[in-house]
Amino acid sequence: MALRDIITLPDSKLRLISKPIERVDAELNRLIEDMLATMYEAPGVGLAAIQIAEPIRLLVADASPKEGPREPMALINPEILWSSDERRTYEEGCLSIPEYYEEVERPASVRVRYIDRDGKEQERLAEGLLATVLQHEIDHLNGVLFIDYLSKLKRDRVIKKFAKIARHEGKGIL
Ligand code: K1U
Ligand code: ZN
Repeated sequence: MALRDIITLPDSKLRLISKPIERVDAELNRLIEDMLATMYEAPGVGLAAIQIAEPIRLLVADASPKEGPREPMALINPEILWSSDERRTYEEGCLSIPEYYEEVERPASVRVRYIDRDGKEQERLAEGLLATVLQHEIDHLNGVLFIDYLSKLKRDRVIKKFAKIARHEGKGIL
């Protein structure tokens, strides 16, 4: 198990559309272990593979209460089958946009189909924080960031801020 570097704005890889996974094998399971360790270390409640520069349709999440036991999940090729009309606003963050939080409104519940780490097809109804996190992570697989739901003014402001930081750190821009 290894901790992996999380890429941040303005890394253009964050805008890639991740490719479906064709085989669930030991190598993929090692990557899942690395992603879970990286997510817990960050700390975060979700992580998409593209955030560690792997453009494949894989995400991990754990939206369990802080006091309770961990509930790690790994979703391979996840798809949203159904979204509720009811919506919920949650203050979102993103490990690829560090220390920036804004309220985003999304469907309150979603039904998701995915392949688990044993290669079995699963369906799960997610509500509350888990529903928000799964939608945020599935967006990452499609190159969508939570700042895309904000006004152009707010989005441009945050992109500019991270581009400036990258210039100072000698990185490229989006
Ligand atoms: O995808 C990511 O960048 C991870 C992100 C997931 C997320 C958080 C909140 C709403 C939607 C999606 C994070 O985990 S940011 C860090 C965070 O929210 C957190 C960190 C420690 C404890 C609890 C939450
Ligand atoms: Zn994110």
